[in-house]
Amino acid sequence: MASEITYAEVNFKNGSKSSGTNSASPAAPKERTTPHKSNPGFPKLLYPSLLILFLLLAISFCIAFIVFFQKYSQLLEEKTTTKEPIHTTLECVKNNLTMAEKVWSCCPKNWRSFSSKCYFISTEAKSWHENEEDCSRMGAHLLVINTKDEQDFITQNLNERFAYFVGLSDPEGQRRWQWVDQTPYKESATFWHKGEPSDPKERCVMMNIRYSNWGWNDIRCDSLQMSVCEMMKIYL
Ligand code: MMA
Repeated sequence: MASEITYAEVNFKNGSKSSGTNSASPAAPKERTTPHKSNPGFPKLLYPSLLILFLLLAISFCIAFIVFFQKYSQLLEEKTTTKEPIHTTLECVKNNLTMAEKVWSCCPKNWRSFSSKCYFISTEAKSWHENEEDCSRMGAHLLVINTKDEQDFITQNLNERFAYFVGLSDPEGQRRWQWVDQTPYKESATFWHKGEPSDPKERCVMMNIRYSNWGWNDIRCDSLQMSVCEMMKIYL
């Protein structure tokens, strides 16, 4: 008998705190069975849902991080490539009072100035394309000769022992001459040596001296020559 009473009390303790009598015992276990059966089922759905939610959050975080990182490195690259000044030292002269605001015209240090342009005479012998790339890295392009005055000014500054590439070429070998800055090629403003251009395989143009005169000669683009770079003056 003593063991039966103990068993009944155990059941009642789970169901109700106040009652310790036998009369309450049949009702209490019935009420309790419902929550006991539903409890194990609830976490079964809860944990996978939480796990899925967590995984979704983790994936979204990773995607956001990757997008942010890509944008940041893109910005950083733009800053280093475009915003860093190419020329750190400029030499400027005060203009006449023709321009209202822009009063100083400047060329990079060690460049020559003529009219509205700056010129750099390279002293390394390279192919035409390498020379053009070098000019481009300095914010310039190979020399474009527009007038006799310009040709004369440049040649006064060149060494007679060398030849210098200019920004004129015939990319297709069809004798269709093109200036690197898209200036139209005008026969009236050309300074070819006598008998030049001479060979369709020679698709690039250099300046050299023949019989004491500077003039143009077509030459193979992969021959190694000095060159002249040109850029617009910088106005401050
Ligand atoms: C000669 C002449 C030019 C040609 C070069 C190539 C020295 O000049 O034929 O037209 O471009 O040779 O080296």
